[in-house]
Amino acid sequence: MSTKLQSMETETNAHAKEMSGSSMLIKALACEDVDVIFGYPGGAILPTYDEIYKTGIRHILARHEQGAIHAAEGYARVSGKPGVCIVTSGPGATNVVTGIADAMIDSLPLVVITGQVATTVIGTDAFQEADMIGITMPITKHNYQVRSVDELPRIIKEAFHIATTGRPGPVLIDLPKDVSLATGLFDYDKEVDLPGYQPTVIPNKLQIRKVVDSVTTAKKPVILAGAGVLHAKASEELARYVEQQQIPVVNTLLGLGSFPGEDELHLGMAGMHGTYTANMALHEADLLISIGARFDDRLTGNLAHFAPNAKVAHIDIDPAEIGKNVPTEIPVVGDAKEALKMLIEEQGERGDHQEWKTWLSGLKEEYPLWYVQDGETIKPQHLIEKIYEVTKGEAVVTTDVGQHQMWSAQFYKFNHPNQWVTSGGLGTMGFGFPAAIGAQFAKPDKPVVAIIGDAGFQMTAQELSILQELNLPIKIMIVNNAALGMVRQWQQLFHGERYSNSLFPIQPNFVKLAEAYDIKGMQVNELHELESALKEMFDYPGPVLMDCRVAKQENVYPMISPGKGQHQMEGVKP
Ligand SMILES: Cc1ncc(C[n+]2csc(CCOP(=O)(O)OP(=O)(O)O)c2C)c(N)n1
Ligand SMILES: [Mg+2]
Repeated sequence: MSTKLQSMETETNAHAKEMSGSSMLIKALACEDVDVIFGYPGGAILPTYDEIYKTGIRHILARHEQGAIHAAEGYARVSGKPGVCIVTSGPGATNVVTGIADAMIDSLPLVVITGQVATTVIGTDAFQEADMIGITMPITKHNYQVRSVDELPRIIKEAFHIATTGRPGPVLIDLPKDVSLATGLFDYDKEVDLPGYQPTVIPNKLQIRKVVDSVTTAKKPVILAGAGVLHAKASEELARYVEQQQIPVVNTLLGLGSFPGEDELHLGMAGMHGTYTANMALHEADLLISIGARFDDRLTGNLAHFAPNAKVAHIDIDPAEIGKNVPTEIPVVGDAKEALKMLIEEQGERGDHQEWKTWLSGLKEEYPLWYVQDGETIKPQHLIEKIYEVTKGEAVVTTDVGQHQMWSAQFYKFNHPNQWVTSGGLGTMGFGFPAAIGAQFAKPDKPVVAIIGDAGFQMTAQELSILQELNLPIKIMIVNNAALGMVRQWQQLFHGERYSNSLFPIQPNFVKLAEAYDIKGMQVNELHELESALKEMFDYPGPVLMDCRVAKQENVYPMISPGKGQHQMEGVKP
């Protein structure tokens, strides 16, 4: 070892301090620049909560662990920083499983700390013992059980590194109570050393060259921009590249906002409830450049019909995604931002796409998203358009899962990155409202609106307590169709109109529910009341819950029915 290295080592050790595992944890969170933790205490994690008390690190007490983890997800999605969630062992830990799975499939960086029973009793069915390593193995990017306080600093550092680098994802740290009470040396200066984990960030130049050449010769190119563009913070590069090459852009559900929704070259979202133009662009393309998207089945429709004429270039930081669902001619492993920068620098010769672009603009004009607003019953699509108008397109929008989610994706135009927060891969009802709480912490000065179904809201409504406690100015819009709307739609279309357990014969009084938490509640029943009510809602400085009664029988269109290809969309016109 060189003398320089040796002296650094001595210096580092001189900084290392003796402390308990729980104080190491809180200290490490401070080193990682964590400014808010979402969680819920309990027996096995009490030593850590004692440190939270002593240090005053900001902790938001959810009213159910599921609320805490979805808030951490919303925070991560909007801030681009890892979300941190701390819960106790057993039921506290199992209550965050859905959120972990949600973050895994949507690539959200989370560090989840679960208390665990003492190492001396692990495996004895001790009080509040659950095998979180076993349970979360397939739904975490990585998980750790800390067996000795000496390894705790290294583990926390690795956890943050793994959660935030490469393809982001959730990392779980299972922390036995005796480890959090034991003392050891806190040395947080060591570099992360993971020889087996070295994500490729810079793409191969030859592969980039192949993309450039393909663009030059393509007559019908299209870019499919997914959430990977947002995770890589590459929206500006995408805009510059599109400007340079004039290639039309289609978004995935989770990629919305990565490219301005109102740009001329934006064709909308593709997939089951995407625009006809976006789906036809993919179907007719001769070159498909996918950036940070994973060809989810809700996007592709029947794979046998997917992009039948396209040469596929797939840019992804996760090599496992490339060729997984769609045969790929040009694999490009790397970070979306780096790939786009290289593509821009190559200054490839622009292909002759004029005819293609003209054809697509024609489609866009002929097949806009549509709905019919007649009479006094509010159409949910109209409601979303009005929210877009009132918020001037600047709100952070979170949604739950169901019809209202698809209408939000269709009718709120996302022009900025990280203003759209939705549960895509897992489709987790109960996600949208707590995610809005995390989003508000990430962007305290932005208007945040949670657009939620009447059913999904009831899954995590207890987090109204956080709004009451902290006066968070979140606007909750319940798109109330008195139904599990998306389930009802499928029963109508594919199950002979047998509405099995999908219609609500009774509902809670949502206004009174809000008022029980000292939150302003509003109800809107008819179209003529809507505009002024929305203005009142969004002008109000504090939290507001609006119960907006909408048409009960409305369906989400257009639609690719199960088994159909993207070119076989139904309901493309009124
Ligand atoms: C936790 C969970 N359970 C069940 C489902 C299946 N599911 C998808 S959409 C939906 C209905 C949602 O109803 P609501 O929240 O009122 O939204 P709407 O479709 O009416 O807009 C259901 C039950 C789900 N996605 N998540
Ligand atoms: Mg509903």
